[in-house]
Amino acid sequence: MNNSALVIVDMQYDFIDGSLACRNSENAVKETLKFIDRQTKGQGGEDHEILDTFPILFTRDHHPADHSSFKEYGGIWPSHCVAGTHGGSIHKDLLPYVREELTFDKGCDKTTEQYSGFDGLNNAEQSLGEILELLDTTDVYVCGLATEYCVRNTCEDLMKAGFKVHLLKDCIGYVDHQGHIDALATMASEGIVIE
Ligand code: VGL
Ligand code: ZN
Repeated sequence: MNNSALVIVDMQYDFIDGSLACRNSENAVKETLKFIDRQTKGQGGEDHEILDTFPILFTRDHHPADHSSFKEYGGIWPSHCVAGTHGGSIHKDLLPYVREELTFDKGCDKTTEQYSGFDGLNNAEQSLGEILELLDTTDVYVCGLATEYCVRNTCEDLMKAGFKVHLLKDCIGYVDHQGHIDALATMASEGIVIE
């Protein structure tokens, strides 16, 4: 039997309209909500019931203010997604679907960059991969920001862990258009289903 889950990667304000605003990010949020709606309708359930049959997991980039990926600290990115700030918050339209135990933070340690959400931890220190196993997940749908970085790394780790990965191409945003196209081609060649 197939058990599906949705992983929403880093749909946080700094990647939407903040310091690292991604292209197609607003649209990706809208398309993600439509995708969630389609799952709900398919099952004839109420909004809140969707989580019983189609778990929605969130990853968050969750940096300390002096994270080593920030330019002022020797990294390549402007300061972004600092824990506890508006820029680090998940888009408000997605909040009805956020569950603390299904929210996984990464990049929390100031010395390590962590693009993949796979090893992100919830407030009980359980990893995303671990929870997907516990849920008996076979198929993981992935959307979010940004294609070339956190989305790609998360998809690849999920695949390596044995999940069937479906990347929702209308529900992702990116830093660079060509980078996005190239990352999609690479992921497709690795066996990630782009749909
Ligand atoms: C990301 C750059 C820096 C991402 C995170 O979520 O794709 N990109 N930190
Ligand atoms: Zn980051």
